[in-house]
Amino acid sequence: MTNDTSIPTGLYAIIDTTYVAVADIGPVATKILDGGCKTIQLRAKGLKAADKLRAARLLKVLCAKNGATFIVNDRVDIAMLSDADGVHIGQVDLPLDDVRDLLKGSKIVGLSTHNIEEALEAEKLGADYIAVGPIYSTQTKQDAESPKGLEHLRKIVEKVNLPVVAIGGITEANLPSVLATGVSAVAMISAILLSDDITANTTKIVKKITDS
Ligand code: TZP
Ligand code: MG
Repeated sequence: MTNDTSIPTGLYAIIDTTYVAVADIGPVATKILDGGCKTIQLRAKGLKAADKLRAARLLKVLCAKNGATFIVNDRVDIAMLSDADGVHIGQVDLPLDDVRDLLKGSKIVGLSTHNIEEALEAEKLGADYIAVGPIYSTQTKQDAESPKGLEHLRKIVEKVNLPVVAIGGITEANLPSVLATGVSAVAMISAILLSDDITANTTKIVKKITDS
């Protein structure tokens, strides 16, 4: 297991290259960090591996400068090469044990889960946190399962002894209901990346979470 202090809490911003051009990854990350967000994940599905790695290395530096945690989605090799603080894997990625073996040291390993069985299994396997979603419908992930809703989320938070990151369709408007379930962190993609003023919006959301 990893040092608890680095496990994502609060706002977990995901820089998704569906919304952000490669050249804008650094500037967008800076805006998010300036808004006080302490966790950034790189989700770069369509990018060439070399571009992913370059972006990951840049994000690692920017996050480290701001005392923020940097997580790479899916790719343990990119996480290793960029010295990321952790990796976020899905149910179809390499097994958690093997990911841990590869990463060595105190790196965070998060796992996406969609139901109570997967969530309990993640606990057994020793994940550092689980993502649960999509909570609401989302335009961002085309192959997302149907929305799970707040009751589902609440049950998982109750039954699973791991920090839970809620994801999928979360906005400033539904944030209070999501936080009321007891989640440790809230992941947002479009609600952050598509805002007119990313720093101001991030600041507002971070404050809302802190005050809750
Ligand atoms: N996994 C489940 S829903 C989702 C992912 C990556 C997309 C969330 O994006 P948004 O824009 O915050 O709804
Ligand atoms: Mg994945």
